[in-house]
Amino acid sequence: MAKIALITGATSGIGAACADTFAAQGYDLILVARRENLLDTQAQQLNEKYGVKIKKLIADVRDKENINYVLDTLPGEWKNVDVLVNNAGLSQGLDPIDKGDTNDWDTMIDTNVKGLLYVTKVVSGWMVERKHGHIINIGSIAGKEVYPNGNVYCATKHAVDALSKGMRIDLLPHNIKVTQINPGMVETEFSIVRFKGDENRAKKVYDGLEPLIAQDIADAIWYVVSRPAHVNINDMLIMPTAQATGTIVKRD
Ligand code: NDP
Ligand code: 8X3
Repeated sequence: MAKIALITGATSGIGAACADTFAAQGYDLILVARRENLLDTQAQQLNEKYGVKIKKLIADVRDKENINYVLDTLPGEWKNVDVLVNNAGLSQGLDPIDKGDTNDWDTMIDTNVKGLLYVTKVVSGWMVERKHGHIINIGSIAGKEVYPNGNVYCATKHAVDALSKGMRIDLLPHNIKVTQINPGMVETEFSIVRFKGDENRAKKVYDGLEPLIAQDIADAIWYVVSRPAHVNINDMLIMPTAQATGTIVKRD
């Protein structure tokens, strides 16, 4: 059987680019996301383009019982996951702490932190049994610094940063690599989701500069995954040339 990559948040942006990149390298894929129609189309296209096998898991990573169920009920050979890309995540809102929406906070914490943990617990268990695997956590520049009004989103990505370090320590005896990839501004659906469908406001985030595209991040992930067995890249911060920090950017 081919190698297997499990990618969460595969229907859009960085996750979709990863799915294409791993399929192009001959990996079979387990793709996790909530939007069934997008996942169906994507799986069909990747299968036609690359001839790889694909398992679609229509699931919300926040739903612990369901995530456990859909992963547990995968056929045995699909549990030989070589690479887990913990990518599903989002930001909701951009407000000072006293004005933030507590439902948005719950959504971010539940998705970016707890959802990542639920998936990792199950999949790292399979990897520990095989003494083999590579976990890629998608962090952010927001996990390395804090910017105005980023409060809770930044906190979730700082939590991912701590979890990546913790996983690397705990999984060391089991020969499992842990890498964190931290992007700066990548033009995906991210800002549309952050601003709850306000496409004009989302577009303005990237006005006058060239942001990263999702494929830039997928390329970096593939670089990391394709290093020799004795090499692990712990942490990578990838910014557009026009972005120096979370907030300092050069616009035309
Ligand atoms: P997109 O909004 O384009 O993609 C997010 C993906 O996550 C979608 O496929 C979405 O699928 C999935 N997703 C969201 N919530 C859930 C959930 N509860 N359960 C399952 N899947 C979920 O954004 P990006 O590709 O930009 O974001 C990917 C990751 O990269 C996130 O972790 C984000 O924080 C991080 N990041 C993004 C940056 C950027 O500038 N774009 C910069 C730094 C980090 P569906 O809706 O179908 O469930
Ligand atoms: C997403 C990028 O700049 O909004 O993590 O934090 S940013």
